Amino acid sequence: MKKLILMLCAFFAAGAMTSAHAQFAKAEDAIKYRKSALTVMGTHFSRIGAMVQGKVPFDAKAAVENAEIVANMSKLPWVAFGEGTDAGDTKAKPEIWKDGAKFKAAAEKLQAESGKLVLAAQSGKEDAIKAAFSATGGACKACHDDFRSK
Ligand code: ASC
Repeated sequence: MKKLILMLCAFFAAGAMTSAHAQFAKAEDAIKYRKSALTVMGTHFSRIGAMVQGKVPFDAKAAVENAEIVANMSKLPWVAFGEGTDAGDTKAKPEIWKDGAKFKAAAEKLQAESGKLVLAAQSGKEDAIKAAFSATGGACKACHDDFRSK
C-alpha cells in the first residue's frame, strides 16, 4: 500500500513538472488558449475603458467585477507561449522566444498593474481607477509594441 502511494505521488509529481508545452496537446491548442484569455481580458478591460472615457456611466461595482476578471486573465496566457507555439494562427513575434526574460518581465508588469487596477476599483475612486486603467493599458501596449506583429 505504502509503495503504491509512493508510486502515485511520483507519477503526479512528474506530471506537474513536465514542461508548459505538455499542458497542451497541440501547439494550435496553446495558441487558441492564450488568444482566448487575452480576448476575455481585453473585453473586460474595455468595459472599464468605456467608463473611464465617459461612454457609459461610472459604476463602481462593475469596475471591480471587470478589474477582477482582467487580473485573473492576466495570469493565464503566458504558459501557452511554450516552445513550438511560434507558428500558426498567431501574431506572436519571434522576439518572445529570443528574449524570454524581457517577455516575462512584460507579462509580470501587466499582472502587477492589473492587480493595482483591482485595488483602485475597490477604492471606488474614479481618479484612482482612471490612473490605474491608464497604467494597465500602458502595460498592454508596451508588450504589443515589442512582441505582437501588426
Ligand atoms: C484594450 C485592449 C488592448 C489594450 C491596448 C492598450 O482595451 O483590448 O489590447 O487595451 O490597446 O494599448
